[in-house]
Amino acid sequence: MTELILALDVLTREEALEIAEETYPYLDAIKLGYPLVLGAGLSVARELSQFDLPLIADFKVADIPNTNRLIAEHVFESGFSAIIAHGFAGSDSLKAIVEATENAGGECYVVAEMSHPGALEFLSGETAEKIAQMAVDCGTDGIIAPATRPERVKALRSIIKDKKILSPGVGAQGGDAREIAPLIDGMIVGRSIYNSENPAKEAEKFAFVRR
Ligand code: O7E
Repeated sequence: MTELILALDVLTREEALEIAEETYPYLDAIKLGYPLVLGAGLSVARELSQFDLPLIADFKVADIPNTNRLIAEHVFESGFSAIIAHGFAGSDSLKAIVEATENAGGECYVVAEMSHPGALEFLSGETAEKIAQMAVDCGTDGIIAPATRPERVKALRSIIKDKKILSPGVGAQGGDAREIAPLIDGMIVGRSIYNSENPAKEAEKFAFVRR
């Protein structure tokens, strides 16, 4: 079974609550990040918690250990159950987040390789594999890997083994849901759901991944 995670990148509290209300029965988690939090404020996380779904904080945290810890503590105090970090800042920075995550009883994921074309310029290949290995060594819950490149997801799976792979890039970015679903643990979908005329119907179309 693959979880369906809605990337709720709308810009207002009203839109966010409306789309969450329509789609939550078809979801396993909601991911929100800068677009929504900068538009609606961090308090939107508490409001979204009414839907009883895990909330993933996608701030792709990438700072020195002390700042990472402060950010992670704040995230978990704000109602989130998981946090996403970048790995390129190094293992001490990541360990600070893992520690704050464990103290809060949450989950932590690391971006290993991104889904867009420009990702191939820096964060791919050997670098992505090193980041995946660091995610394992630092005790994170898993990695983010691109639904747009199933062959890379397979390569990264051989490193992270039974830890989780959450994968964005299906739909708007060209990734194929049926092809990627068997390779991952969570499919992150944004625009194809929240920009559609009927977000609930669109979310329901992904029901096959959750079986
Ligand atoms: O393309 P969409 O609209 O389906 O949205 C995809 C979401 O996944 C969006 O929030 C984007 O910021 C995020 N994302 C990627 O698209 N590619 C990546 O490589 C990484 C992420 C991401 O979410 O990283 C942390 C999970």
